[in-house]
Amino acid sequence: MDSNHIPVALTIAGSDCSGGAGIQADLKTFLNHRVQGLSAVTCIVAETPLEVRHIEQVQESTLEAQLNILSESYPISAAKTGLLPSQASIHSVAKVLIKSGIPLVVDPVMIASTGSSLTEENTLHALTHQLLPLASLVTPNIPEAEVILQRSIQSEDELVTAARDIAQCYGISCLVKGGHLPSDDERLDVLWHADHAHHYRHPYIALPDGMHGTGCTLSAAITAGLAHDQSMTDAVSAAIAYVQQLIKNAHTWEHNDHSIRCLAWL
Ligand code: PXL
Repeated sequence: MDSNHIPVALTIAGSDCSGGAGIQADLKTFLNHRVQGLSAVTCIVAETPLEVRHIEQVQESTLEAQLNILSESYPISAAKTGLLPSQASIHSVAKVLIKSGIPLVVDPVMIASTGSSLTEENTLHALTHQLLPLASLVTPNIPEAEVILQRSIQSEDELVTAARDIAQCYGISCLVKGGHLPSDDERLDVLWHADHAHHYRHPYIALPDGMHGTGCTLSAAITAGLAHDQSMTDAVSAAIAYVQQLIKNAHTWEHNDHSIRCLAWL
């Protein structure tokens, strides 16, 4: 690493025109962590936190051209994937990353906070067979972990076994975000790393309508930590604290009779 010890990280994800999730969230998070951010765009999403209106996929050759020029040109210290909308996009990413050996964080994005599906139906097999084996860490929320494991998760014990089973199945680390488990005032995220469960308990802050991108931001912050050579456990705990802070200080605008928000990168 040189240039004043600023590491380089890559996000491979969709463009969110409202700037709260996807590539835009990742780049702002990298900037907040003093990381030079590179981006390869997989699709262009016309959306806000309240509505997903249109998705256009980037052609395979365009995605591969971005990945190739970046990996040939920069000393990339860590990479993350976000929205990979099709089997073809997953295949393109795996093809380039398999050669690179770059530490990879996979955020297995499937559904937007609005409930809209963001990926084609047949992407799960490609994600689990082609991408997860190349990852250092995968960061599913509960619905995503349930899809990967094909079973339901209804308690904190099941959260821990889910993180363990995904980690062991793919020979990687796994952070399952427990935000969807109902409990009064706390939430638990579980990292399975190096044969151990690490529990991250934090106060529950209700996510108001009109905000998205917490998952993208968390995985980008972990990627930034890894790019700075932090350990997995340090990168995860710092990233969780960072996202909590951004939710607490979120910005709100009133417009046309609704409220619209974004995390407080600024
Ligand atoms: O939050 C998941 C996500 C990831 N990537 C893009 C998105 C979204 C959610 O809306 O738009 C581009």
